[in-house]
Amino acid sequence: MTQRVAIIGAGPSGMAQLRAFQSAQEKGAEIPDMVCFEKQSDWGGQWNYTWRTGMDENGEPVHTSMYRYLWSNGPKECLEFADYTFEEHFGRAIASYPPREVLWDYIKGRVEKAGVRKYIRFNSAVRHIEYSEENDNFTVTVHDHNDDKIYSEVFDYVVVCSGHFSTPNVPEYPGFANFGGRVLHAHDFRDALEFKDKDILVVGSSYSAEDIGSQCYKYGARSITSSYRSAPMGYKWPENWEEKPALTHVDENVAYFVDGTSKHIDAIILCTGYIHHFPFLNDDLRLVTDNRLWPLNLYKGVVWEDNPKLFYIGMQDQWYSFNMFDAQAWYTRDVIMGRIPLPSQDEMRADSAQWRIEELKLETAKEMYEYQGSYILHLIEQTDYPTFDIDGVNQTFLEWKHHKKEDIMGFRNNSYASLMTGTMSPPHHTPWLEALDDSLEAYLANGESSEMKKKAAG
Ligand code: FAD
Ligand code: NA7
Repeated sequence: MTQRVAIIGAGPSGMAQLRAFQSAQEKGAEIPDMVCFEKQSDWGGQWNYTWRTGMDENGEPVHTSMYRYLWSNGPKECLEFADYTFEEHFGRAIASYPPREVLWDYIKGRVEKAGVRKYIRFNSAVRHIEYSEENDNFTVTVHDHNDDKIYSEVFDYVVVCSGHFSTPNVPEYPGFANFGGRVLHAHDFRDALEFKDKDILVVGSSYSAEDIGSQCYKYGARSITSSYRSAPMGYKWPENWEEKPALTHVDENVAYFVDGTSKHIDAIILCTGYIHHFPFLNDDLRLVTDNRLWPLNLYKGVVWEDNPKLFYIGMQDQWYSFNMFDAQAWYTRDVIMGRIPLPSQDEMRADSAQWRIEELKLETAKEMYEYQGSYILHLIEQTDYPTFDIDGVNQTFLEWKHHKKEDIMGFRNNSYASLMTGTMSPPHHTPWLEALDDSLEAYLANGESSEMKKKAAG
């Protein structure tokens, strides 16, 4: 009987899983039946922007944490698919740091070409997954919001692709209840213009703090104060951006820090990260981890060791992203299709323990992305995913880090060569700080940006 595979989520990881199976089919293999359940009305996961916050139109928690004017935070050359290049999609080389809509277009392009949308049930939120030892299969219970019906179906395999940057980690500090302005988490941040002429405090010192603070600077916040718990970000910030150590408390409009200093603030944005959250899984199937490069209990980073018919894609912290999801999806496909045999549970655990030991030795950013790169190479060597120049990607990460160190508000003006085609990306037509229009149309426009045209028109 044909095997059935349930894929939970149609973000970049779920899309990679669909494409992995379809590419095997294209080469003549018989593939299992696939159903991909997606709670949103469209694919793309985080990249499918919505103005909504809180609950969506179906009463489900809004998934995306992305915001207007979000541009890629790393070079696109580091995330390029090995089987579908930017040049193939756009018909020419484009600049290295595309805004969200451009990347969304790119990831959609590959799966539209592959014709896999037909496998997805949209507006379908997975409520529960139960494994039966007796029948050796999973019962997946789904809320179909199209008909407002709850139903269950049985599958032989489950691949969890539901992401882990969606459920916010929200600390509370003394005084929040009486603070006079808005307190929000990065997950609910949508538009930097809301904070024009305001004094804002961002709590946290990682990607969200850096980028949301930069957005607010770009769109006219009066001042930015960022507060770190462990270590400062340490970039050369503009004059109106100050880094402070840990926040202790706030009153109606002043924030107080552990070094005894304080500052007037109008709004607080908690850039304090996300939690891995799988409300549809019982403890026996549920991954519990913090945001790190080697979560435990996943053989080769994907196979649930306690029940190797369950898989997780994209659960690691991400230096690499889209092409890592591909490596994982191709590997998962080949385990499901019996092309890659799995060792005993003890051997799987020992293998994971070794990766964890190596992870714990990592100290520098360079060591971290090299570790993730070697993991990707290890996976793709076992499948027919096209191999690519991982050393070249690592080198591009290194250049990116240098560019950020040199100029945190200008690093996105740099260009890099594609590791897939060798083509050097052209510079973007407008420096990032001046590029206020983040639309696909403005980004792909040759020469003059819409802002330049507006300026020229007076
Ligand atoms: P997601 O994109 O989160 O997709 C998961 C999907 O699962 C969603 O469509 C969701 O609706 C669905 N889902 C969840 N629960 C259920 C359920 N119960 N039932 C049915 N469907 C469900 N990466 C980069 O490479 N470059 C960047 O510049 C970049 N910027 C980022 C900026 C922000 C603010 C954030 C939050 C992330 C950023 N990322 C970036 C990382 C981003 O998470 C990945 O690029 C990618 O989206 C992860 O793909 P995914 O499919 O694993 O998860
Ligand atoms: P990250 O990278 O997980 O970082 C979370 C940050 O939040 C980090 O600086 C933490 O400090 C800080 N944090 C967490 N809890 C607290 C509390 N209680 N108080 C103060 N600071 C805290 O999440 P991001 O949202 O920045 O990035 C996630 C993804 O989104 C990323 O992949 C990007 O592509 C976009 P710590 O260093 O642990 O002391």
